[in-house]
Amino acid sequence: MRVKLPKDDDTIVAIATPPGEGGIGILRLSGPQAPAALGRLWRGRRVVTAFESHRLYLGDLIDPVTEEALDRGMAVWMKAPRSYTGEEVIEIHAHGGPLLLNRLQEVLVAAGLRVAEPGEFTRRAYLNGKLDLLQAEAVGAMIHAHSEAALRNARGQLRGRLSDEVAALRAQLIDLLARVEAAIDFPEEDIEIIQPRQTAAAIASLQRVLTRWLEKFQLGRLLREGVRVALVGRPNVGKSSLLNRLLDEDRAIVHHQPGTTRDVVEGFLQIDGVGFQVFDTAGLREGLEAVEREGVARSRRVMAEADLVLWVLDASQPLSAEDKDILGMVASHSLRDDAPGASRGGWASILVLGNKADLPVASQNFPADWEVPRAIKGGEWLLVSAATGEGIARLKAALVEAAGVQAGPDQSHTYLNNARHREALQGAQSALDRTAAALSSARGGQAAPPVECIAADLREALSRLEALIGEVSQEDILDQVFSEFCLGK
Ligand SMILES: Nc1nc2c(ncn2[C@@H]2O[C@H](COP(=O)(O)OP(=O)(O)OP(=O)(O)O)[C@@H](O)[C@H]2O)c(=O)[nH]1
Ligand SMILES: [Mg+2]
Repeated sequence: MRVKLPKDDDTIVAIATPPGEGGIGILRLSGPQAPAALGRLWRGRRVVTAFESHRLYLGDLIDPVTEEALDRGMAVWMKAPRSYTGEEVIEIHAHGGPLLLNRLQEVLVAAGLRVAEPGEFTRRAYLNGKLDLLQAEAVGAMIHAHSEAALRNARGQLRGRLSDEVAALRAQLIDLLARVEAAIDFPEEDIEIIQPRQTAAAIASLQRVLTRWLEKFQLGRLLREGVRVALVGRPNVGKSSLLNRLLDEDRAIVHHQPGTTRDVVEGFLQIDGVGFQVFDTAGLREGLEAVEREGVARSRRVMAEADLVLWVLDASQPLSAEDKDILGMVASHSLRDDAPGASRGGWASILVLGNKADLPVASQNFPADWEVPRAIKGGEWLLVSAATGEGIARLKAALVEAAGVQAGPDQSHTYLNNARHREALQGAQSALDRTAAALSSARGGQAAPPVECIAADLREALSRLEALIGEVSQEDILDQVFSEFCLGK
């Protein structure tokens, strides 16, 4: 089934450990020439051809041309097909200095190897059937995970949890398609082909699964990328101070003069294992001069792309005219359509913060005196103090809750989570929608839709699902998937 791309029979090499200095640096080799290439620079008690698979050996690494000893290290041969890529794989463990590792790589290239492209090892693993495309993506997601939740999601994906779910759905679709196609092939025979009513029921159940996946999709995305949180408000209310407090570091400049922050300052934090990308923005006001105006324009953009907006007010002061202007902006701003609160009308994704709660007047003013409209009043607001840390624990809990992401260890679900997944799911869904619509108009008394049309739509849905796991794949999709990898993976 899988479209095998022409298999590379060249042998690749890459430095698999990150650039920089470290105790150990690892070179990874994959392809038929890997053992011979190691043999050229290996001087050990055991020759490479006598290596047992998956065992480490100690030896000297030399430059075969000059006979110069480059390092003393360890090497292991993972024999095909029992290796990560399914090919002959060798790893050389040397000291982790960039000059040394580059030199070793040069020697191997001189021996006829090619430096690998980013992700090429995993691409080979996929092409050789060691991983499906969802699992291959999970390898990248494991490496790039910035939060416990992202890591857990990627781990589940790598273990094949999503692949299994997709496979189950695929099996149902194939079954349905087979029956519909039987009706095409043997129209005159009295075989038990599926009736329109049953077909419709089967399709409805497939649709429900896809809908559930799409609903959970944004959770997966939030887990993978982290929740985007924008701190907005008028100048001087303490947005930058709050960012610093949340990150527990002195990231943004804080000053009593309004208009301090001009550019967007961001930081990443984990709360209960969930990642949050927090953006501090320029205070919103009618800009006096060009730089500040540009800052305000950037604030608006950040707000538009946020999953959650933290609208910061100075609780020690009455609501000002500027706050009221911002209220309009916050109220009318449309959250990205996959934001956590978007389906609930957006409001759930806005938290109102009364900052400077440490000042004596704060509790009197906030929020009773304020004409905060019902929509936001009914939403969540919190009194906090960036100065003393009061209310910050509650704020963190509210962030996790508003994001709708529970990352507890009991959470055993793995979610589809990137743009490629969503496109495939939506494609499958609209093909099924078409089939369902055709069938229901048939039951509404109109002529039954030709079985050929139903079969074509089902086939389309099937191919979208198969693209998800990479059962059928196009070169450009593979390029896209594997280009996001780092070198040596
Ligand atoms: N008492 C008190 N002062 C605070 C608190 N948070 C911030 N401030 C003070 O308020 C002033 C403004 O703080 P910033 O964090 O720079 O405010 P901002 O909203 O980022 O301001 P712009 O960048 O100008 O929009 C500074 O003098 C802070 O020290 C707080 O919780 N309590
Ligand atoms: Mg600021």
